[in-house]
Amino acid sequence: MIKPFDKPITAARPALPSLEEFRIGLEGIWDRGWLTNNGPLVEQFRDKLTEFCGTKNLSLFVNGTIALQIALQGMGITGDVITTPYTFVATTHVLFWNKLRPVFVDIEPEYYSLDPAQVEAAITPWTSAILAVHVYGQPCRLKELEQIARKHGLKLLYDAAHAFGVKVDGTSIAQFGDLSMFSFHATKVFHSIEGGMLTFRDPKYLPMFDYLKNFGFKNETEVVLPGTNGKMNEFQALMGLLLLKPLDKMIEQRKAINVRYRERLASIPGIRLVAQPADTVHYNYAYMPVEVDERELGWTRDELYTKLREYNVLARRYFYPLVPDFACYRGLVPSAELPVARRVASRILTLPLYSDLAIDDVDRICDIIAHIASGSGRGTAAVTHSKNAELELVHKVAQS
Ligand code: T4K
Repeated sequence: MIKPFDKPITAARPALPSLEEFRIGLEGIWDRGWLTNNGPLVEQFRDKLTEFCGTKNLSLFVNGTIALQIALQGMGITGDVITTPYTFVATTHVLFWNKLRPVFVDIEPEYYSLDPAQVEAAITPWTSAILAVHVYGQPCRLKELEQIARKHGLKLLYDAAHAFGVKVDGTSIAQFGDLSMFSFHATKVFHSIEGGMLTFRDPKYLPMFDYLKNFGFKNETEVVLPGTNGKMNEFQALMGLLLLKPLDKMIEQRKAINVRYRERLASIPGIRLVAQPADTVHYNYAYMPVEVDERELGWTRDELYTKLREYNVLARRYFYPLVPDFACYRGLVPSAELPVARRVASRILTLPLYSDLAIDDVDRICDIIAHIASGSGRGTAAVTHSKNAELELVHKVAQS
C-alpha cells in the first residue's frame, strides 16, 4: 500500500530567494521611498535582462498578458492573426482585447507548437501576423515560421511565456521573430512574482511600448497615445534581480528532476514521454508533460488526474480544454477540426515540477503512478478531495 503525501505536491511552486536577501532589498526600497514608475530596481533589472538576452530592445511590464496586449497594439497589428489553440487562454484573450480575429490552426505532434504547413495554408489577404507559442519552453519551428512570415510579409510574434532561459545554437530564444513575450509569473522557471517582458527586433517600438504602458505620457504635459497602466514595480524587480543569480542552478535542478521522471516513467505502459529537446537547444525544463494513453494504461487521463489527487499529487491538465472550446470563444470563432491539438489536449497531464522538488518525491510520484497503472489503485487511497481541492489543501496546510 502506497501512502498519500502528507502535504499537497502542486504542479508548480515559486522559487524564492532567501528571506534575508529580500529583506535587505526591501530596506533599500523603504529608504528611497520609490515604489513604482520606472524606479532604480526596474532599471537595474532591465539592464541585467538586456545582457542576459543579448538584445538591445527590451521592455518590462506588470505581467505577460498586458505585455502582449500592448505589443499587438504598439505594432499596429490588424485583421486576422494565425495562432494556436493549444495554449493558455491569455494568448487568445490579448487578440480579442485588440479586436483582432484569431485564426486557429493545428499543432505538430512532437513539441505541440504551430504546424508551419497549416500556418501557410491558412494565410489570406486579411492575415497580418502569426502568434506562435513556445509550449512548455520548447522552441517552435523557428526557421520555417520565419520563412513563411518573410515570404508573406507577416509579423511573427512569439508567446515565449514559458521559455525564459532557453537558447538555440547558443542564441537566446528572445532574439527570434519580430517580437517575443516572456511571463515572469510566480509559477514560471524564473519570476518576479508577476511580470512580463517584451524583446523585439525593431527599436522603433520602444517608445510606443513605453508610452502605452504609462497612460500614453510622453512627458508631464503631453499624452500621445491612449495608453494603459502596465508598469512593473520595484518589488517585482527586486524578486527578479535576486532570482536571476541562481537561474542556472535552478534549471540544472529542474533538469535532474526531468531526467529522473523520464527514467522512472519510461517503463510504465500508457505513459508517453514528450520528445526530448533537440541537441541544439539549451532547454529550461519548464514543465513535465506526459501523454496518457487510455488503452494502454487502463485509466483515462482524467481518471489518472483524479486518482493522483487522492494521493495528494496535484498534477494539472495544461492545456485542456483547447482555447476555442472555452465558453467565451465557443461559436465566436470558426469551428476548426484541429485533430492533433484535440488529441493532445485529451491526453496531456503536467506532473509536479519545481526546482526544489526532492528527487525522493519524484520517485514516490512515479511509484504512485506505477501502482495506479498496475491496477492496484482501483481501490481508494487514504484521502479524497472535493472539487476545489487544490486551493483548499494549500490553505489548510498554510493554516496548520
Ligand atoms: N501565455 C502563456 C502560454 C502562458 O502560459 C501564460 C501564463 C500567459 C501567456 C500569461 O502570462 P502572465 O500574464 O500570467 O504573466 C498559471 C499562471 O497564473 C499563468 O501565469 C500561467 N501562464 C499558467 C500556465 O499557469 P493557473 O490559473 O493555472 O495558476 P494556479 O493559481 O492554478 O497555480 C498553478 C500551480 O502553481 C498550482 O499548482 C499552485 C501553484 N502555485 C501558484 C501560485 C500562484 C503556488 O504554489 N504558489 C503560487 O504563488 O495559471
